[in-house]
Amino acid sequence: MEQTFIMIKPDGVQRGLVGEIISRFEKKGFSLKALKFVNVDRQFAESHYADLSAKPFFSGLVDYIISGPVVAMVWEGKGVVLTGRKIIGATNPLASEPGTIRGDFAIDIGRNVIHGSDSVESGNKEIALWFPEGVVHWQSSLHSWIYE
Ligand code: D4T
Repeated sequence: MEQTFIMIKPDGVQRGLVGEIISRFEKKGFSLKALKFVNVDRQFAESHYADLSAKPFFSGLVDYIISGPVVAMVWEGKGVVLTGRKIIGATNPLASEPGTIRGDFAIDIGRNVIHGSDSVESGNKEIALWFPEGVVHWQSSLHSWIYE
């Protein structure tokens, strides 16, 4: 089953949105496979955002991600990468639809509350980076009530 890496950024933590965000993924029917609450250092944040290292906003982005603790998670389910991105909303919160996390809770692109993998391939890479210890193997007893 497909997996995605989701991170609640420091602003999402500071603003008390952790429960609300987890709840949206849970209620959809996706399964939580790993979760940790961590402070990341600059080097780690730079490797997470390595693909963006040439962008002008890169150093501000890294400063933001290391400015406080983040909640790192792995969620699993059919189509979770694409659907996760829809639950999160467009990168720029001003363009995010109401009803999405960024559409409901954010205004500025540099304070957009949450990260979600943009493809299955980058999801697998990010999961390996953030959870080298592996994820939890379990199946929800609701599985047959969510999948036909
Ligand atoms: P993340 O990776 O945080 O889920 O964001 P997206 O996948 O939606 O968007 P992205 O990789 O293009 O951008 C990563 C991160 O950089 C911030 N950002 C982006 C920024 O501060 N200024 C900008 O102009 C852009 C494009 C926001 C998200």
